[in-house]
Amino acid sequence: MSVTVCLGSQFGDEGKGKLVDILANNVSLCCRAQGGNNAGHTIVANGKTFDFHILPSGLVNPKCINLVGSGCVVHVPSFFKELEALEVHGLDTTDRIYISDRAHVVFDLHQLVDGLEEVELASSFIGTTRKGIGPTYSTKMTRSGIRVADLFNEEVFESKLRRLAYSFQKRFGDLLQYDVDQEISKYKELREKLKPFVVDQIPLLNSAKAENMKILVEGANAIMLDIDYGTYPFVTSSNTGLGGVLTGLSLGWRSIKEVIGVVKAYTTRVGSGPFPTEQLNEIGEKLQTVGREVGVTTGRKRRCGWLDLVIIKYSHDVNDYTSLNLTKLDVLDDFAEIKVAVGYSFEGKMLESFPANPETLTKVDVMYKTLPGWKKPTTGAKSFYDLPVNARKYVEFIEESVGVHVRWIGVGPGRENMIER
Ligand code: 2SA
Ligand code: GDP
Ligand code: MG
Repeated sequence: MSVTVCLGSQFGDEGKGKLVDILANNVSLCCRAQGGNNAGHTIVANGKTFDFHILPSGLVNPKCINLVGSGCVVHVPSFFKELEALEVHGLDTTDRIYISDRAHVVFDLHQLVDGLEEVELASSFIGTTRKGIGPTYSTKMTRSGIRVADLFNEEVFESKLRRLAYSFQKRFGDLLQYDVDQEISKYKELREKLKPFVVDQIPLLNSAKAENMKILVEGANAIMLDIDYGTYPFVTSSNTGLGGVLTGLSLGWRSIKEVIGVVKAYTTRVGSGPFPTEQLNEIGEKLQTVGREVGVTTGRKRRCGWLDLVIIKYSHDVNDYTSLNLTKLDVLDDFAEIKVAVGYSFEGKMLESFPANPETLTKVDVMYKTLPGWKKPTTGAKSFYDLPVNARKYVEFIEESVGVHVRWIGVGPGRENMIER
């Protein structure tokens, strides 16, 4: 069995979905290891645009089986809504999508609590997607969560959900407008509908091992949103790096052959939190407009800024990439000069490593290197040598600075707009 992992190296929305869709052509199984429907992965293929949230992007490829792994959190009604939307697009997903019975269930309760926790934080709010991700992972860790397997024991399910609702009700009082009976009765129907999709992930992956299958893992969110290595507390609530792949899927570390870091040619961030290279000016606005930087899940405008190599190197320190996919190079086509962050200093001293403290990160002075732009379209380029010379130099500068080969270069949203070197 050989496993290829695609991970976000910045704050998410690097274009992981597009790479996964391209690589899925050559694999039997595509898996999500963590996160929920907070993720938004857009794929442009066969003249259609598909938006994925909890479902793995491998579904666009008709031969690929897909798994929502144990480390994920699933809001069951949203899972079905997303499946139905794919079917409207003409995608046949029959017998190609499974959910681990160990995955945790996101209830409407968690989503309401997500909103209330944000209000409680007042001006320090995280800017979550309000999909209930944080509260679901919290209840998982406090051992009061409900797993997919629990849904099939009506008695256990009911008593667990009532207990959970009671504890949140105690915390939020009348602010929490939640009807537990209604949610319990919704599951009378959902349970039957869900049954054919539920699997024990362990034998499924064991048979993949026995058949020597090629497997793809689609990371959701990105390392700077990782609960341990991201800009805590402005992060999501799962391990979005390689660690989350190992715990969220029972693949076996020996089978991981490639770990691809997906790097956007500039930086974007959705939600609150430090962003050293953010451009709150016409440069940021241009990146936002040209790059169409709008959240796929919430429709929020993404914050934009220059590429930050301090972040990419740190991301490589954590995930140990075997190669990189540089995406959205075409968005920089019309810039006369392009800046890249190469170091941070704090109180007059260069920082040797990426700071853990968000307050420090907000105050760092960023050192930039300015590279010349190329002022030519790149979208039609089919090979590295079709790119303008300054675009090639930009790619090579990133490669040399990070010390990892840039194997793919995205020059447009379509499947065909990807150069492989
Ligand atoms: P949450 O909802 O608890 O995971 O939010 C916590 C932080 O994580 C950020 N986050 C994201 N950042 C980028 N992209 C995401 N997916 C969507 C997209 C986002 C959208 O693809 O555009 O539509 O707004 C995503 N999901 C979570 C979030 O902004 C918080 O900062
Ligand atoms: P993900 O969360 O990492 O999968 O990324 P998203 O799908 O949220 O955001 C990336 C956006 O950029 C999507 O709208 C993609 O269609 C688009 N995209 C991906 N690669 C490229 C590229 O190389 N060029 C351009 N212009 N758009 C791209
Ligand atoms: Mg996204």
